[in-house]
Amino acid sequence: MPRTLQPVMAQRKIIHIDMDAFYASVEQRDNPELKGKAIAVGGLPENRGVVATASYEARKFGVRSAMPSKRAVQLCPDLIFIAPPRFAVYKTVSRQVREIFHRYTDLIEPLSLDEAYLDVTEDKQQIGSAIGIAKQIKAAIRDELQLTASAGVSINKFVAKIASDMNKPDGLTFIPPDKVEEFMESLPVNKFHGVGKVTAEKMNGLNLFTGADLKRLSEVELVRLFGKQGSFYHKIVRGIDDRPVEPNRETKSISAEDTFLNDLDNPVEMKEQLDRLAAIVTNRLQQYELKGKTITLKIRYSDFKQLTRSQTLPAAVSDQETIAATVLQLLLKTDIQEAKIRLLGVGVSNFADESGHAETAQLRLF
Ligand code: DCP
Ligand code: MG
Repeated sequence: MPRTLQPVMAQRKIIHIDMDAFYASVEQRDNPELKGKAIAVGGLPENRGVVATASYEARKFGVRSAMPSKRAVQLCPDLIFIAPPRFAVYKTVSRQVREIFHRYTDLIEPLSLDEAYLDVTEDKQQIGSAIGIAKQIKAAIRDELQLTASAGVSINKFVAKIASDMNKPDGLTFIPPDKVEEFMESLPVNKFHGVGKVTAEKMNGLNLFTGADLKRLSEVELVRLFGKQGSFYHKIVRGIDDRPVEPNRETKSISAEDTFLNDLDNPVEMKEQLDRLAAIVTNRLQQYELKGKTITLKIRYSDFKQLTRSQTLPAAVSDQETIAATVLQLLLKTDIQEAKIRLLGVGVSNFADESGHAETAQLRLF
């Protein structure tokens, strides 16, 4: 009997592109007085706002995305705040960036307003190499939009994404196919996309510091230690990530969650964290001009037991006050007396359009 050969999937060429200090760069571009200065875009300190992003000048002082604006001003007293963010402008720029991408490929998967995966295996314009395509895209963004982007080029999404972050700003990093496995072996676990601070600490506590350390464990061991993500780690440290670039992915909810280094057992701290998470979610909702009716609270306790509680409001909302108040109410209905909370999450779903009608939000991010 003839042997059936497995079709071999041709090696893909994936680019991950991420705009540099996106909102802040747009503000500096549009107002020359802000060039070279430490600026932050986001909510004002007096409104309990958070930083959406900061210019590279402000980052030197330690100012970061998602940081309470109050803290940002403490770190950088001369910080100039741009509030409120001009979401409509960022969206327009985002669309313009997407038009540039489309000259080179139609396989575009936006991750947010300023970030996308591109599968350029087909090479629509016959440029000849993925690096060449990335260079042309960066040049077009610079010449036509007066902005910079950083690109990562490799054979899969995971490596391309890490690569795009390696030489920011205005970077272009290529990880060739025969170097992917080596690259993953030397990668510190805290640089793995999807490994947060707490998982990284857990890994470090187990003497797992790099991809090579993870590679010594079997898939079964990795799953036992890290749940279903363990299977993904097992593959990715071998350079394998078959996830396709998926255009038109639907976003059905927007959420933010955090695992805490020390379990929370005090209601005041819990409220503070919920406020902060609500601010992050609000920011994202506004970025995409979405409002949702259903607010969800997620709690994971120190023993890893998890629960979610939701409330559906009469009207769709996107404001921080309502979201924070709703999750706080949901929290207070749980037993917080003896609770030791390891993770809190806040989500908004059940999106409605402007007229208030439910919508299967087909997010056009660009
Ligand atoms: N953003 C936000 N809240 C966050 C993170 C980001 O509102 N917690 C917004 C503002 C950013 C944009 O999304 O400008 C893109 O996010 P990035 O993480 O790509 O950050 P930047 O583009 O600002 O900086 P970098 O140069 O590090 O990519
Ligand atoms: Mg960016």
